[in-house]
Amino acid sequence: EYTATREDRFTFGLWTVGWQGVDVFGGAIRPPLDPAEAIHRLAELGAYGITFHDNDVFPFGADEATKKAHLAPLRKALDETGLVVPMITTNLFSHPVFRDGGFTNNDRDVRRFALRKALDNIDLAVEMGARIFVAWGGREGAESGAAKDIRAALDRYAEAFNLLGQYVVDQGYDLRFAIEPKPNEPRGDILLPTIGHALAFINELDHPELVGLNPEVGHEEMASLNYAHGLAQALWHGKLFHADLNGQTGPRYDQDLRFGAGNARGAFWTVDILEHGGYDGPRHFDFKPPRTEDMDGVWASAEGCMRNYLILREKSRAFRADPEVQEALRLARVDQLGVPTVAEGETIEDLRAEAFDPDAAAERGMGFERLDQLALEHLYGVR
Ligand code: GLT
Ligand code: MN
Ligand code: MN
Ligand code: MN
Repeated sequence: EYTATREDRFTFGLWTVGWQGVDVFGGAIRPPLDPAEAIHRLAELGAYGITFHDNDVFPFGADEATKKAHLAPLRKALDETGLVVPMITTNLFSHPVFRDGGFTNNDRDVRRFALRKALDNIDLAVEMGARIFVAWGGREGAESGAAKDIRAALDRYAEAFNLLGQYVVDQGYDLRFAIEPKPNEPRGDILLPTIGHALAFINELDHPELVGLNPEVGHEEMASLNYAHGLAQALWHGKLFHADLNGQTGPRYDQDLRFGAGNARGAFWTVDILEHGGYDGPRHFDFKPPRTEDMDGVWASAEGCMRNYLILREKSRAFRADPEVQEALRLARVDQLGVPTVAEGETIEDLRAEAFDPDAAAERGMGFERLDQLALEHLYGVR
């Protein structure tokens, strides 16, 4: 009953189930995964689509013929399964040429190469029917102080989005960019480290309407931030273009656990805001099946992402529909926050003239503990 269907619109990065387990302390422990096989397996599990980096499908530096040869079986698998590609992203971090980043590399020739790589990938994205182009700038950053002029780097970062955005406009493409913030790893400090930094940056661009966010659970939680609150603010700005769902346990290295693992309470509120906050994009999983797993474990992990989402969706709906919760929400005056503080037509004089007894108001408790206990009881499965 927690089995995914196409209507649930679950998508997976090819790099997630395809992760061979290479980490800082050891090499690959799983065989390479053929993208066509990944597509078939994910389709069987009930996924709706896949996403990928250019170099998840064809090698870095591939010529046109090689690209075509690698894309053909992928397209065939998509046709056979009906899976779609709602998002594509560019690998500007694996090859050694990107040791100091792509768009903000100190070396101008590398920056120009990164732009060409992204432009080619934009063409591919549109060809594949993608509407979202994710930009995770994992290598855009620094380990030390003087190495990077941050203000100049932001100039170059903005220049890149302006150029790519203008290209999309000039080509008449129906494609929008989604910046994925991350505080650190692999760089010591990454540029645009959080949702808030990225939102402010977007407002400085030539085409802010073309650029939004792809926030990831683990990346915000690495910075000790509340992911669900971040999603809510991105929605408030009209900037939640995409979301990377996974699991994380507090501020440590980027764990990329399957969705619902790690901070389970955070996952509950994440599903709650995604389901009730007006987000209508795909539910995209960006996780890494732990290195302990063989391929059976990889598929179990992928299936777990979707099951946990569906379980939490059911719990969130039950929470919202529970009459006791509705009463607790009223007692907590959650609805009152939706009322403007000063009514239309009221003046500052009206506001100043109002009598108020702060000591009496200070007596009122908020009732949040009772409300939150109801939420936890739904989450813990006793309601
Ligand atoms: C990489 C990163 C992810 C990003 C991917 C998109 S690549 O795996 O850790 O968080 O979403 O570039
Ligand atoms: Mn991600
Ligand atoms: Mn991550
Ligand atoms: Mn990651």
